[in-house]
Amino acid sequence: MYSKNVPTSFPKDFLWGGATAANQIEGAWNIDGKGLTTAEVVKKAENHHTLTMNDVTKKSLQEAIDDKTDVNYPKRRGVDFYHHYKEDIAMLAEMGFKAFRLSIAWARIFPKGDETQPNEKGLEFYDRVFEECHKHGIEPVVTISHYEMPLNLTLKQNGWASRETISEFTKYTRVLFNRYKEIVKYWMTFNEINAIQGGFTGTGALDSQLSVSEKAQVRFQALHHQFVASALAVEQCHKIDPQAKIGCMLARMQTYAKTSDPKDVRAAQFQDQLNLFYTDVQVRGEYPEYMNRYFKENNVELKMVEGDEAILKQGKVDYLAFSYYMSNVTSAKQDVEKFSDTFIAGESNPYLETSDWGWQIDPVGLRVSLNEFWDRYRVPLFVVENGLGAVDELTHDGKVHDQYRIDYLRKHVIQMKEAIKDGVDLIGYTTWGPIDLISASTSEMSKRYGFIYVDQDDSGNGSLKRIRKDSFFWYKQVIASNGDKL
Ligand code: BGP
Repeated sequence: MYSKNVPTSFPKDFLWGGATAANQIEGAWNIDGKGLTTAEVVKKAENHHTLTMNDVTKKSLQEAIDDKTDVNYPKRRGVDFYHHYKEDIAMLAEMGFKAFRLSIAWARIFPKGDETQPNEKGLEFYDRVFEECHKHGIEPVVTISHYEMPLNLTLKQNGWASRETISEFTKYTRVLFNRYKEIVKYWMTFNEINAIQGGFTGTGALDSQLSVSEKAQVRFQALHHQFVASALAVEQCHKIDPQAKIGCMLARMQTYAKTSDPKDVRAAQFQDQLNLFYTDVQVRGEYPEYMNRYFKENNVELKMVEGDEAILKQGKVDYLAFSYYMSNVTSAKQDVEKFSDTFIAGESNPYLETSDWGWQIDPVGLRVSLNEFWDRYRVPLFVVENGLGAVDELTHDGKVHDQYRIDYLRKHVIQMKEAIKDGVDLIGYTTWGPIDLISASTSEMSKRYGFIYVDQDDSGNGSLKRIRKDSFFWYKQVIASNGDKL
């Protein structure tokens, strides 16, 4: 008789926690020598609109540089984690966090990106943060580049469009691996690397004035440079700290065919391949064949130099991390073989509810994605972002009753458990924004994800007081029971 141990729940050392990004949480944008970043020159949206990067031009950059406020540019103020980190990490510890994902602001370490020596004060801030995490038994999980870079590298060399940026990045990562050897055990290189498709946020390159096909050229070239830089970082990390693990990070949107018409099925398959080619490169170490045809048909000519292919092969990641918020629907009508310069596109799914921002909520899709990743790559998986962005109400009794958030998260945890039972090697789960922070896509404060409410409005008014929401107590019990009490 065939019998083998089948996992019944989350592994004992499962990394429960939450995830943040420097430019959305820290504030203190010009303190202790930090330089201005690309994230801090994007103006906030009005009335919950999702920002597009089409307004980012040379002129808008200059206006932002001249404008010293952090009201127009909320990512400059974040929620002042820079001065609240002790209190914040203590609250995460109170929930029982095993892991805290955060990013390092490159411009704290190299304010303009091209200095020869790092900014000691910037490093000292992260020394203190990691020390605080360890004091509470929390493992820091560090993103090296989360949607930002020193603005100077955009002004000087058009960000990742330039090959020169690879060596600036390599200099930065070398400093990090040496400084945090045996202090940080989990790294990841680029947050949501597939976001290059949306332009400036991912690439740091100005291209909003170009035609769609010229944009494709700039963005895939920038991506190639990121692939090389990421692979070099993996190699460095393995050499400097062989115990550490370093991963890639993808925004995963499970794609379904609109109908069973084979044309729709094929369109959805290709849409999925387009999403997965990033991890093909970073996990398998090479571009998949189907991309050659796509590049050719979209007039993209990747400039590679000798040795690039070997670098990609050499720098395969140890694990695959991804964010998961929603799924998408594709039909043949969308012509997915043609490059599109929008990152999130798709049709509506009549079986799913949406968030207030139209994101299609799909817990089962998470199980589907986990199984697909595991089947395709056979490397450990890490869900490093998931959550519900909502406008929360602080009631008269000083509470936030966010049952909708609990419902969303519970359903996703159930599906992760199912995937583990399917045999998927899932090592952790860090929900997005455990403390309310500035939204990436709207730059507003009022799109909140946290277990911890932060008293601040879209204009930057508020005491910055931290308040435990109902979901805080729910997540605490989830972690304490290792995912049994949901
Ligand atoms: C991911 C980003 C995060 C984050 C999250 C939620 O795409 O990695 O930085 O903010 O999405 O998105 P938003 O803040 O736009 O709701």
